[in-house]
Amino acid sequence: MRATLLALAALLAACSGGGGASGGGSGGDGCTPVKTPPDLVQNGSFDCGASTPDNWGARDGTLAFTTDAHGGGKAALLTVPATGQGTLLYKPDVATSLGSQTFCGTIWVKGTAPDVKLILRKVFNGSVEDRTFSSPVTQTWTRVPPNLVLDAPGGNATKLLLLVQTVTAKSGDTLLVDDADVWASATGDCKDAR
Ligand SMILES: [Ca+2]
Repeated sequence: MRATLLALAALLAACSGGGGASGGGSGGDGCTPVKTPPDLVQNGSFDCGASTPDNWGARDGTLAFTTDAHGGGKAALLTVPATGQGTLLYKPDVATSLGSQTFCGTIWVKGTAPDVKLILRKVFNGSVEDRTFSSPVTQTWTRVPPNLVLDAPGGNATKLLLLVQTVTAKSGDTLLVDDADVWASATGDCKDAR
């Protein structure tokens, strides 16, 4: 029991630096892997948080931790509501003042929901442009997609949001999500080493 408490204390200490809604620092906090260019998703590992993953929420459905992880000790477990559509929302803006950049995104998924849609949402003056990638979901961890590319040319977008949504699911279906990675491409074509 004491060992468990010590381990929990160590985990909380490791996560205290980067789990806040303000974004925290990138890397080195046990929640966000160190990458170049940096992973803009704080706690994309889903390893940090008290009862649910820090920085993430269920816009539709319910969100919990699972120890069935792709990486680290935990992943997100989204349970689909009666409407058949579950939505996992990354709460902070992924990026603001986007400028002229190309953004790239991937996640890892598994579960009983038949399909998943990864959404990079560009918001400018109240208008929204989504770049989406849909993929079947299986009981094996799968990277979705190889890369999702979203251009933000000419500085005409003010912020970038990230959502993960089930498609054609039924109530009680599950979607496990881990290792979310969104970055501004240095190569401009998302062929950066990750
Ligand atoms: Ca994880």
